[in-house]
Formats: sequence, C-alpha cells, structure tokens
Amino acid sequence: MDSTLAHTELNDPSKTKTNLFYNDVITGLKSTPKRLNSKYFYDANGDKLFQELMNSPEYYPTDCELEIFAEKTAEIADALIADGDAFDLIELGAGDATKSTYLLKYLLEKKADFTYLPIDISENVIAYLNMTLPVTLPGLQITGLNGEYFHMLTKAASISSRRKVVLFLGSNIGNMPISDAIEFCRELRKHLSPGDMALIGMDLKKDPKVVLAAYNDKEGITKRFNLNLLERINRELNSNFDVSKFEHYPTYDPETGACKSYLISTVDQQVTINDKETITFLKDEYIYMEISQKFTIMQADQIAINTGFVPVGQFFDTKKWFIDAIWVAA
Ligand code: AVI
Repeated sequence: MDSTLAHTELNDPSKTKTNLFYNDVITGLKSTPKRLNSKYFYDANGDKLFQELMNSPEYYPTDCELEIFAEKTAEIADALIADGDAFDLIELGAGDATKSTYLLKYLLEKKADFTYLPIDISENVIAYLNMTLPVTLPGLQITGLNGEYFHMLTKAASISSRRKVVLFLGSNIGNMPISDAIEFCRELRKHLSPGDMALIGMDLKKDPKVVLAAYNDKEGITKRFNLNLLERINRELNSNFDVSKFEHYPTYDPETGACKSYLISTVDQQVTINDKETITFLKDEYIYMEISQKFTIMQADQIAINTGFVPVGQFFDTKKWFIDAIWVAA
C-alpha cells in the first residue's frame, strides 16, 4: 500500500469509518443472497426518517415502551435502585433519551445515588445529551460516552467500580437474528459482575397484521427509511443506485417472529459502487435489509437464562405488545 495513503487513513477516523462502510457494502452486495447491514440506516437523514416513523400511526413499539416508562416509572426505578447502593445507569444507544428521562427524573426525585452514562455511536447524540440533560434535569450527573457499545462498557468499568445497570431499550435487540442476540447478551454479561442489572426492551409477538403494518406504513416512511441506505451509499461511496428501480417488501412470519425487510430490484440493472465495483441485479432479485425480531415472553426469559442472567421483573404496556424485562447478572 502507498505509505502516504496508509498514514492518512490511520490519522483520519472518518476515512476509516468510510472504509468500513465501503467494505461492508461490497461484501454484502457481493454475497448470495445480497444483503446490507441495517446499522447503516442511521445517517442524519436516516435519523430524521426514524423520528418520523416513530410518530407514524402504525409504528407501535415506541408508544408501547413510552407508556411503560410513563406509567410504571416508580416500579421500574425501585427495582433498579434495589438495596439503595450507588450505581451507574448505562444506556446503550441512548438516542434522544426520551424514555429514560422518565426514569432519570424519578431517580433524581428519590435522591438515588447514580450517574447516567449514555453510550451512542453518534457523536452528535452524545454532545446533545451532555448539553441538554443537565438543563432539563438539574442535579443529574452525566458522562456521555461516544463509541461502540462494548468498548464503551469497558471504559465505563474503568471509570467507576460501582454497580452497573444497563438499559437496552426500543427492541434494538430485535435488529439481530436470535443467535446474534444471544451472543450479544453473553458478551454483555461478560462486561458485568454478579448483581449488576440489565433492563431490556423487546417487542412481543402479536396479531401479524399489526406487526406487518408497522413495517409497511401507509405514508411510505419505512420505504424511504430503507431506500435511504441506497441513497447514503450514493452520497458517501460515489455510487449510482437508481432508487426508483427498487421496491420495499416487508414480511412477517408469525411462526418464527421474524419481521424482515427487503428491497427488490424491479428491472435487470447494474450499479457501480465507488466508480470501481459493478454489482449486477436481476429483475426481482432482493437485498435483505433488516430483521426486527418479535419475541414471546418465554423466549425473553430463556435468552436471559441462557446468557448468565436471572429474569427478575417484567413490565408491559396495557396491550401487552411490548416488554421491558429486568435481568440480574448471575
Ligand atoms: C430501531 N429498531 C428497533 C427499529 C425496528 O423496529 O426494528 C428500526 C425500524 N426499522 C423499520 N422500522 C423501524
């Protein structure tokens, strides 16, 4: 490799990020079947579309979990406070922290001894939370951590040895196939000590029509959310996807609980990535975009038990469409 290039890449993290994105896109589009990683949905446009989606009438998970946090704040907080010893409240993928704000407010009122450590891969999110939360929640001790979840969990452990309570909300766990979700929980457990806790939000199996509608909203926001990843590839990787030649196709399998989104090529076509790699699509060929796994209550318990946790609490919305489960590290 050209030594100047290697030097530049090593010193410019944004370059390294672009390289990772490029490698993942090429690997995915050269695989059979073709796939893209849904973690790349969330650029600035994707964040905006996801916000819109959360306000759409069909997308129920956010409303359900908000209801849980608004209506069961005291019970959840009391379970997390446990014996009252000081703790670090760590949130993986904090976003705008709307749901956790209910909890934070209550914990402050209760004079619980805790520090809030939101972790997010978005620098903007962390800067925003560090700036706004101490204003909206006077007295809050906050240390935002920008980076990958497990790197930042290691960092959190190096900052303080207090008891850890980890929040992983929004059914983000469902954006992994079940085997990866189990691996994720095992890894999470490795970063914790006995007695530490996790509060995990999971979307539950329900009427298949309700699930499918949430990923096929009438306004077409989910469609734009998926197509935005092709547009992001065009923007950031100098590519030429014609998004009008792809259709959004969501599916839900009530047997497995897997809700999957695909983009289907409506014609035979070729796309050039970064001016050098040509990807050929046949008419009706698909790109697998995302899984949003739905769970049973029993499955949620089973995942906890199989990964070194003991399930100790369950909180539901009134429709029982969503669960926030409390697990204690065994
Ligand atoms: C972030 N995640 C839990 C959302 C979900 O429901 O899987 C992302 C999403 N994809 C389409 N709509 C919402």
